[in-house]
Order: sequence, then structure tokens, then C-alpha cells
Amino acid sequence: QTTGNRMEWTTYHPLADIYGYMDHVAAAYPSIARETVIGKSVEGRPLKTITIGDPADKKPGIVLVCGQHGREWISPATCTYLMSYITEGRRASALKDRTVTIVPVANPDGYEYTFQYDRLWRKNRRKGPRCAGVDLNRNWGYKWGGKGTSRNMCQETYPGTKAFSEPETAALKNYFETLKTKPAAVLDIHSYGQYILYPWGYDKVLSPDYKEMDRVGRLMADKIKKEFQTEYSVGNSAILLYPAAGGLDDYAKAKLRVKYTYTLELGDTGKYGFNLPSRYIVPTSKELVAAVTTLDEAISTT
Ligand code: ING
Ligand code: ZN
Repeated sequence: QTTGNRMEWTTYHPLADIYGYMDHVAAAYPSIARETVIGKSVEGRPLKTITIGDPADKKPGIVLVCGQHGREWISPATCTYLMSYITEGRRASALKDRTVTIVPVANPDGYEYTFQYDRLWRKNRRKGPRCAGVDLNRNWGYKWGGKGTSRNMCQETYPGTKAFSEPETAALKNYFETLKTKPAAVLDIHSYGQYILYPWGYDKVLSPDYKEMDRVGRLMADKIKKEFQTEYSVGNSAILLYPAAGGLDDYAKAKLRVKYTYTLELGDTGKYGFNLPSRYIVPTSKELVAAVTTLDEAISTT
């Protein structure tokens, strides 16, 4: 039974419901799901991950980091949907034999702040002398402080005082570094715009394996288009969007040497933007499931 579990996918949920749902999943599926607290946020909230898989899984894992930015509510919502999809359907799904780790809310303070005070808050809640907040997706340790970042702590792209200055990114770095097997893929889930983006983000430079990144990115986009008629654009993030140094995808590729690192910008393309109505949670979640299952299959055969 699901006592105390308030999760469903017709409304957006505060942090307590998401963490309660993770507790429920871990308790309901003890043989495949394991919950871990990897650290604490600036304001002391736990940073939780859930790993769904089997110790016997042969394929290297996929890690999804969701909710680095407070206001992008569709990201945690679709990532909890993915938890339910995998736990309820793992045996039958393409994701059997693959361990998936999900960080549903990488920025819990910023997420809570968007529920209580400011719907459009992006950064974490680091207190500064003039303004609050560090952009966690500029705080990672590859090309930190480069293009697309601002020295001004009042700006949305303030990268902090140094790489991994924030407990949220530092906890994830430590988590990645202590994994026994390197993941095959890392997905960083954002909104909005409907893009599947690959490195490099720090400048308009392509990685040596960008053709393979592009090929697999297109497989994901084609699958989403075929199943749901939703169009995602695929390409290099600096070229397609804008240069942004210190992002998770660049860090995972350059420093962790994970081959497949993508930033997904979920829906929509701008009609509602960050205020995407909750009736879009399920359709957008199905797009994320299509992307992850397609990725799984694409990198199993290479
Ligand atoms: N978008 C990403 C951002 O952090 C991005 C886009 C990611 C650009 C990585 C370049 C590299 O700005 C959102 N919506 O946050
Ligand atoms: Zn974002």
C-alpha cells in the first residue's frame, strides 16, 4: 500500500512530496531501488538520489540530474515519472539490464523558493552581501567562469566564487567520483525550448566524437517525433543556444570522461515557458521516457 505517498502527475509537487515518493519507491521495490542522501543544500535540505537497477546489471549506468534550476518545474516532475515507469515496468522495458540513477531535485532550496516566494527563481539560495544565489549549472569544474557567466552575483548566470563552491554541485561531484563503474551516459534535464544538446557548451567548439553525439541525439529526437509528433532540435549547445561555461554536461564529458552527455531542454517552445501547465506533465514525461529508452538501446549496440 502507498501510505503517505502523495505523488501523481496531474499537478506539480513540492519537495516534500517528491522525497516522500522516493521513500515510497525505495520501500515498495527494495530489491531494485535504493535511496541515498549524497549531501545537503546551502539551507540544509538533503540531496537525494535513487538508483534503480540490479547488482547483476551488466550495462554501465545512466544518470539523470534534474532540477538544477528552481523554476524549471517540468524537470523534477518528469524525473519522478521516470522513476515510476522504471520501477513498474522494468522487467518488460528496454531498461532492463541497465541501472538508472535519478537526482530529481539537484537544487532543493531553489525549487522550494519557487513554490513559496518567487516562481521564476533559477539559482540556488547561497546568501551574498548584495544578492542571493549561484547558478549551479555554471558552477561545475570545467572551463569554470568562462563564456556565458557573470561576475555579478545579482545575475542569473553567476558561477560562484570558484568551481564546486556550492554544496549541491560538490555533493554530486563526490557522488560521481565514488561510483565503482563510470556511467555510460549523463543527462541534465532542463526546460524550456525542446532541444537535445551536446558539448561543448563553454564555446562554439565541437568534441572529437560530436558526430556520434549527434547521431544518438537524432535517434532520441526522431523517436519522440514519431511517437508524439513533438519536435526537438538536436545540436551543439553553444551553437544552437548560447555558450555557457561550467555546465554539468561539459564537466561529465571532459573530467569524468562519460561519452554520452546531453542537456535536454524539455517543453515547451515558449508559449508557456517555465509556467508550463500541469496538463503537460504526462505527455512531456512520455517524451523523456522515449529519449531515455532510445538512448539505452542506441548505446547498447555500439
Ligand atoms: N538551459 C541551459 C543553461 O544552463 C545550456 C542551457 C546548458 C547551455 C549547457 C549550454 C550548456 O543555461 C537552461 N534552461 O537552464
Ligand atoms: Zn535550466
